[in-house]
Amino acid sequence: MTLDLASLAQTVDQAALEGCPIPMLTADHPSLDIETAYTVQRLSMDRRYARGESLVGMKMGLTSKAKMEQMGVHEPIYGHLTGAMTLADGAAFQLAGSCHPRVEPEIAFTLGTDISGHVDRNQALAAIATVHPAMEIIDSRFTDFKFTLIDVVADNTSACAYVLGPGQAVAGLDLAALELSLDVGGREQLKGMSSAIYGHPLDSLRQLCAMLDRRGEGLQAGQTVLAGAATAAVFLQAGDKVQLDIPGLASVGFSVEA
Ligand code: OOG
Ligand code: MG
Repeated sequence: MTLDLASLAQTVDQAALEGCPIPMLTADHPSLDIETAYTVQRLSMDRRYARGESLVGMKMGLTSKAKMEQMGVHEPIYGHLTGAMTLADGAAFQLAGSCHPRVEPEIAFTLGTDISGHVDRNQALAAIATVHPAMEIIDSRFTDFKFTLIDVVADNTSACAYVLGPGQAVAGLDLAALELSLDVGGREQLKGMSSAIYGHPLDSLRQLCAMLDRRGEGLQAGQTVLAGAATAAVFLQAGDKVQLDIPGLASVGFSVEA
């Protein structure tokens, strides 16, 4: 079967719009490779931009062992974040319209300067304006939340929504020594260290820059970067109050409505 990348992008985009799970793309298109999957991801973003969404940042995914093991995919990936995916701190997330959303605890950066290419930790640090506690709501568009590396990349790495807590300047913070405590509806409590995120959240940012550089792209001042989850992700239920506490940084929360 010849690959029609625009129609694959339409397929994942439509599933996201309808909140309706679909079979993995690789089931019908076993020849799809990783670079082509990133092209499908960009084509699906073009569809969002055409509807008026705008790019506000990027996310890294599968940067922690806990996540790799939970999903059975063992390579870091990146996706795109739009303004339509932002949820205000303390706001309600509506389950209606999503497939089977899960939440995961993260560290986020907002960038004060552009950054691209192969950068060291000091250069990565210098580009960061503020650090935030963050939660990502991921919602794989694939049946049973099961996917291969290639499928999840084509599906914009399951990006659905994200919430940022109050930011602070990075000076004086040990970014690798933060403890993330997530409570989901009093049902599940998960703890993880920020060092679980690619060994160091700054290295996740560096890896994102290196991966984007392969396409001649970079990050811009003002953008948000989600560094990746420190723990496994937890399915959301209507009525949940979800809170992430990071001592030394801040807290962030949201509630879940049907
Ligand atoms: C893929 C996205 C993973 C993270 O932080 O590890 C991710 C998924 O698990 O659906 O965003
Ligand atoms: Mg994530």
